[in-house]
Amino acid sequence: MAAATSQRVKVIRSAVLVGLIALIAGGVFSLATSASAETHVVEIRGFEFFPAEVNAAVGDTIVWINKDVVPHTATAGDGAWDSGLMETDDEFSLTIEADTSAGDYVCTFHPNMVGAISVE
Ligand SMILES: [Cu+2]
Repeated sequence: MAAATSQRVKVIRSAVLVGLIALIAGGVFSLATSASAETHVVEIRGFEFFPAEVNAAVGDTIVWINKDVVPHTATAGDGAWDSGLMETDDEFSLTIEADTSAGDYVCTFHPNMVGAISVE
């Protein structure tokens, strides 16, 4: 009787182990797929966006960092997205979705500051 119980415990342990392996494998797979999404950093300095143009794919993230001593924004030309006021060292990130407004964007305080996003 004792032997049968211990056999059953072993079977349950194996099932738990298989389940864990499946979970870990699934986690590694989802990490691998999300690793293909890129992060593009745009620095704002000297009243300019660097780089001025970003080519992004759906799923990518663009991060703006204000390295100037004055506030700036990164604002879609059609107003669809807006960082709001960014003080020095503030960051704003935008994840590109299929319907994200691309094209030119500006700083609302300094309309001569123009950047562009193209979505592949
Ligand atoms: Cu500005």
